[in-house]
Amino acid sequence: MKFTRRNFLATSVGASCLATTRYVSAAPERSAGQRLFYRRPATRWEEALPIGNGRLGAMVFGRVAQERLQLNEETLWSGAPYIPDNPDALQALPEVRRLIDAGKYAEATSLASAKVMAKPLQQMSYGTLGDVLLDFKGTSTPQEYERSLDLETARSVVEYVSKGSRHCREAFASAPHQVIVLRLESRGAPLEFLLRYRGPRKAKYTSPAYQGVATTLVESAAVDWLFTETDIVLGGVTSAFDAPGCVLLTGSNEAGPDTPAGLRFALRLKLVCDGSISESGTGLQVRGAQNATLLIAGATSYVNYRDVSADPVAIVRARTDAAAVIPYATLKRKHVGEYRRYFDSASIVLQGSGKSPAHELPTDERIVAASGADDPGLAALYFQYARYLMISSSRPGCQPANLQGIWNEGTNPPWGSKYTININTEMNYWPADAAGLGECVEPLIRLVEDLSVTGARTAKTMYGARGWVAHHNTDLWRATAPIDGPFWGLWPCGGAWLCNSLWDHYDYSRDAGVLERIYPLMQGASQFFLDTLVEDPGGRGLVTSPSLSPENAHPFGSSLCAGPAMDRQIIRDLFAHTAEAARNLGRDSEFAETLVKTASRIAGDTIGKQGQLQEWLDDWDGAAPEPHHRHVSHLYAVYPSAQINVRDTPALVEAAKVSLRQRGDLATGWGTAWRLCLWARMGDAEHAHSVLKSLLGPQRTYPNMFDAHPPFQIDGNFGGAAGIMEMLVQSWGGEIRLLPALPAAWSAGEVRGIRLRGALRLDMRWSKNELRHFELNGTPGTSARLRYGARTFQAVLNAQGRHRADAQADGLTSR
Ligand code: FUC
Repeated sequence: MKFTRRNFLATSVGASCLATTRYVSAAPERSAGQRLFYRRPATRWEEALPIGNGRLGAMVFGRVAQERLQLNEETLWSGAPYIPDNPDALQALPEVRRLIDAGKYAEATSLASAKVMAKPLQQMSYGTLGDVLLDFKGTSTPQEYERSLDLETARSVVEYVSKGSRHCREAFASAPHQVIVLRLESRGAPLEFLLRYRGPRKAKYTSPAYQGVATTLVESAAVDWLFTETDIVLGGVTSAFDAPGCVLLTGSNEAGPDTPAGLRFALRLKLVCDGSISESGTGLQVRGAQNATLLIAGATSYVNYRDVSADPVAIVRARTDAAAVIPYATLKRKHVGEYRRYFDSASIVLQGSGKSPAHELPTDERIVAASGADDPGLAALYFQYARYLMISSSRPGCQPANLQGIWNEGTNPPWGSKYTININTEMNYWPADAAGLGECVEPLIRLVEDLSVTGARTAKTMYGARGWVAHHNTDLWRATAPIDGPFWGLWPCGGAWLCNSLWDHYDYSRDAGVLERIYPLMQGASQFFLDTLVEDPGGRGLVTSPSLSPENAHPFGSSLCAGPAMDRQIIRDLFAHTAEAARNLGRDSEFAETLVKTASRIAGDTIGKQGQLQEWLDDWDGAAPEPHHRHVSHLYAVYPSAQINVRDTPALVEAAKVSLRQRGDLATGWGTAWRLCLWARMGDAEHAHSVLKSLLGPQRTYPNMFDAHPPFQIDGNFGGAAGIMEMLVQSWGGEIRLLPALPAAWSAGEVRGIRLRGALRLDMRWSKNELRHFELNGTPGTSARLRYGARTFQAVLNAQGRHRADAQADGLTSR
C-alpha cells in the first residue's frame, strides 16, 4: 500500500501506529476539545507531553534525532520509613500558646522553632527514574512534523517524514499491563537507533539475577515471539538521607553500613523488533527494523509507608516478560479500553457565538492567543486535560497525585513534589467527583487511612491528645509532624481538611461502603480537636492554638496566632460531617452530640472594618504585610465549603467579595484557580471568566498545558477544571444550580455525565446563553431541588431513575 497523507488520516485506532495517528472527526470543535498537538518537538520539559497509568509516568519529547522519554515511578522518593515526631513539643506547646495569648508572637515563634518542629525539619522528596534515550542515525530536518496527545485514547504520537520515509512513534502507559509502550514504525528506510538509559542516581546495569554486579546485560534472544528480543535491566538505591535525630524504622541498607537505607528501584527496557539488536557498550543498537516496540517497567521496593521489602527487579522482569508475549495491537487495544472506562464517563463542549478558528491552532500557539481572545474550546480542552491528568496520575490502588501528579524531571523538585495539604492536595481532588472520576479519589482515602495511624502517633507524642493530626505537608512515608519552620508548618488542620474532602467524595456518591471507610478517619480527626481546642481569652469562643492562616504573615512579624478563620471553618465542617456520618451509620450518638455542641461554641466568622471577611480572629487584615497573598484561606467557607453562600449568608458573601477583591486576581496557578472557583461559586460569571482567561494564558499555562505556579504544579490544572465546572453547574446546600455563572462568551455548549451531590448525574445543553435541555439520572424516586436563574423547581426521578426537561417559551417543562 502506498502511504499517502489521505489514508494515514482516514483510519481509526488500529494495530499500526502509522495508520492511526490523526484524529479525524466530523465535529472539529469537539475533536479539538480532546487533543493537544504541536508542529515542533519539545525542547524543554514543559513542552513534552505526559503519559501515565497512575503508577508509571513518562514525558515524551518527540524529538527527531534523539527521542527522550523522562520516566517516573510514583514511589521513587528519597528516605525510608521514619518517625519525625518531636517529643519536646509536649512540654513546649502550652508555653507557645501562652505567648500567643500574650501577643508575644516573635517569642512564640522562636520557642516553636526550637522545640516543636519535626525531626528532620524537611520531609522527603519525589524524584525521577531517569531518561530513556533513542539516538537515531541519519536524520534530517523533518517534514510534515506533528506530535500530539490524544486525550480520548491516552496516546502520545509523533509523526514526520524524513528523507522520503514516514516515521511514527506512539507511546502509552498501560494500566492493564503496567508498562510504558513505545512503538516505532518506519515506512521507507529502516530504523537505526541506539537505545540507552541516563539517570541521576547511581544505578547498576545488572544481571537478571540482580546479583549487584555492575555489568551490562544483553540477554541472548531468549523468547522470540516476533523476531528478536533483548533488554536492559538496571537496579539501584536512592541516595541515603541524613536525618539527625530522626528515628528510622528499618535497617536494611544497600548504600553502606553507616547510612540509612533508601529505597531500591529497578527499571527494565525490553525491545522487540523485526531488525537486529546488538549490545553497543553504552546501550542496545537496533538496525534494519521497520517496527520496534520498547516495553518499559519501573518499580521500587516500597510496599507501604512502613514496609520496603518488595523486590523491584522481580517486579519489572515479570511485567515486561508478561507484556512481551502480547502482540502490540492487543496491548494498545487493552490500554485504550481500560482508559476509556474512565475518560468516557463525562464530556464537555463549549462554544462562542461566532466561529472560532482557534481550535485549528497548535496548542502552544492557542495558549498564547488565549490571553487576548475568547476561546471557549480551550476551556473545554483544559477541563478534559485535567480529567486525563487525573486518570493518568491517580488510578485506584496507586499513590494520590502529588504536587506534580506523577511527572517530575529531577531529584530535587520544587517543594519536594510532596503532598502539601494546606490547599494543594485538596485542590487536586476538587474536580474529580463532579467530572465523573470518583474512582480516582480512592488513593486519597488510602493516604488518609495511613495518616490516621502516623498522625495518631504525632497527636499523642506532641500534643498528648487522642485522635490524629496532620500538619501542612506529608510525603510517601506519611509523616505528620510540623515541618519547614513554624511560619509554614505549625498548622494542625491538614488532616481535618483532607477528611472534609473525603466527606465531599462520599456526598457525591452516597456510597455506604465509602462512608464506612471514612467515618473512623473523621472520628479520629474530630477527637484530636475535641482534645486541643481552647477558649479564646477574649471570650469569642473555641479556637485552635498555636496555628496560622496558611502561610500568611499577620501584622506582628509572624504567622503564628490563635483561631484563624480557616481553622474554625474547617473544624465546623469536620464536626458537622462527622456527626452526620455517625447518624447515617447509626453509631456513637453521644459523640455526635458532643461534636454538634462543641461546633456551636467555635468562634464565628466576622466582618472587619473594611467590610472584609476577617482572616484572623482580630481585625488585622488591613495591616497585614502581604495584601495580595496567594492563599485565600479564610474564603474556604465559600469554596470548597458552602458555609458562606449567596442564598443563606448574603452579608458574609459580600464581605468575602471585599476580601477577594483586596487580594486581587493575580496569583500563583493554584491561587488563580481558587479565585476562579470562588467567583464562580458567588455567581459572578464575568469575573470568573476573566480569571479563567488569565489561568489559560501563557503566564499560568505551559505549552504542554501543565499549570505554571510557576514552576509546574498540577493543582492549578485540577482547580481550573473545578472552576470551569463550577461556572456551569453547582450542587451545594441541598440544591442544584444550572448555569449559575455562565459568561456571555460561552453562548452554547453541552455537558454530559457530570456528577452532583446526592448520587445524581446530569446532562445539559444550552444555546444563545439560555438553558435548552437537561436530564438528571439517579435512583428512581430521588427528589432534587433545582435552580436556574431566579426560578427554583423540584424534580422527582421516574421509575427509570430519570428526569428530563426542555426549554419552552415560558420556561422549562419537564417530560
Ligand atoms: C504552599 C504554597 C506554595 C506552593 C507550595 C507547594 O506552600 O503556598 O505556593 O504551592 O505549597
